[in-house]
Amino acid sequence: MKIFMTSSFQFIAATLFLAAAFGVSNAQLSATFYANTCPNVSSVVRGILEQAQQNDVRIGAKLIRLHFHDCFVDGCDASILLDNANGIESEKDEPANSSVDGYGVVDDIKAALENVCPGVVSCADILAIAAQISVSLGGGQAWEVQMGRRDSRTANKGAVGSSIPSPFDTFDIVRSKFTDVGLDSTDLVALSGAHTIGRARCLTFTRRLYSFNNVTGNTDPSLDPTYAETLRQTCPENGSGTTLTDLDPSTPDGFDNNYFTNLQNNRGLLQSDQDLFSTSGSDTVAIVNRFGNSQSDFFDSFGQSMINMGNISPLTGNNGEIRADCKRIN
Ligand code: HEM
Ligand SMILES: *[C@@H]1O[C@H](CO)[C@@H](O)[C@H](O)[C@H]1NC(C)=O
Ligand SMILES: *[C@@H]1O[C@H](CO)[C@@H](O)[C@H](O)[C@H]1NC(C)=O
Ligand SMILES: *[C@@H]1O[C@H](CO)[C@@H](O)[C@H](O)[C@H]1NC(C)=O
Ligand SMILES: CC(=O)N[C@H]1CO[C@H](CO)[C@@H](O)[C@@H]1O
Repeated sequence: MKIFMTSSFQFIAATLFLAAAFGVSNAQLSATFYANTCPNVSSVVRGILEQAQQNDVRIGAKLIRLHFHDCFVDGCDASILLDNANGIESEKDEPANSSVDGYGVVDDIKAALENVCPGVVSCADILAIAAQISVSLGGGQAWEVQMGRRDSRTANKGAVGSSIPSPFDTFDIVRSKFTDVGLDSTDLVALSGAHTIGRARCLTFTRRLYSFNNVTGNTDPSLDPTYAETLRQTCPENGSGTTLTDLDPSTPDGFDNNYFTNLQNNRGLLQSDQDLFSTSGSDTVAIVNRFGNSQSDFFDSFGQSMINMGNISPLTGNNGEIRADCKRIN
């Protein structure tokens, strides 16, 4: 078969046809989506985040996690931002989301954007842009955020528990929650590297200190003894489960590859972190070593994996809506 393209118009038309016919996903997301309709979107988001960071060093971590928890439940559609309302059961009320935060700053960003380009920028895109700028502000490397997502008119509270990885999931379950949304081992390891910033509550890891494998008095053998002792002081047995500790004890607020060198030194905080390195025979071990040995490898992969995560089932075209208020449907 021979096809002659007589004009670039025909070429583009054929390309679009092929993309549609073969279901090339997310053809509509692009780095320049708002170039004409809201050219200042990034600087507006950055301005709000720089301000917010002065009151809360953790805001970047909160926003990166918010994008993750949005994308893993029915795709990156801002469904996590919806409050309870008629017909909406909020995803915020699920235990997996109980410590997710940053909603107020998302509202501030939305309000600022509605001022400069009303009705244009989706809440789902705000989460993707805010995650990238948060990484930059923390010292990480920028990537080309893909935009053009639209916002859902529904939430899916029932899917939160089965979609969001829990720190108590087995390693196989954590992996399967990634493969379920089309993310592979490299994505799993790179994205777990987000734990180079932020905090976790004691209750998310104390069983590693006091009752590993349900054996009273047992400590996780894949935990460095000195680090375990430090954690026991911060999180005493029967103490408050909500006390916070750093996910990366070496540089708590710096976006760098120390998360991976920590894992190499048995200083991963959550079991799901340490499992990436301590599960013998797992393909994740070599990836942890690669990122531990090269920060630029980690940064490149992290950006690509954030784009991959941001591509999970976006609403595009005429699907969904551009919410005026991220907390409720229009
Ligand atoms: C691999 C499976 C994952 C598990 C089991 C997991 C689990 C957790 C847990 C238990 C916390 C502490 C929350 C609390 O105290 O309640 C946390 C915090 C955090 N997670 Fe993950 N996570 C995973 C993957 C990810 C991914 C893919 C990202 C983003 C790309 C991410 C970003 C964050 C950030 C930034 C924080 C700190 C949030 C803050 O300081 O408020 N996590 N994660
Ligand atoms: C958009 O950004 C440009 C350059 O940064 C600036 O000059 C202009 O005032 C901004 N416009 C709005 C509406 O914020
Ligand atoms: C520990 O016990 C709980 C409740 O009995 C059970 O659901 C869980 O699977 C056990 N965990 C391990 C690692 O054996
Ligand atoms: C914590 O509580 C358990 C169960 O009530 C008890 O057996 C244990 O001795 C307590 N540990 C400390 C350090 O108080
Ligand atoms: C922010 C928020 O609404 N968090 C809720 C998450 O779910 C728990 C219940 O598991 C609620 O208590 C929190 O208020």
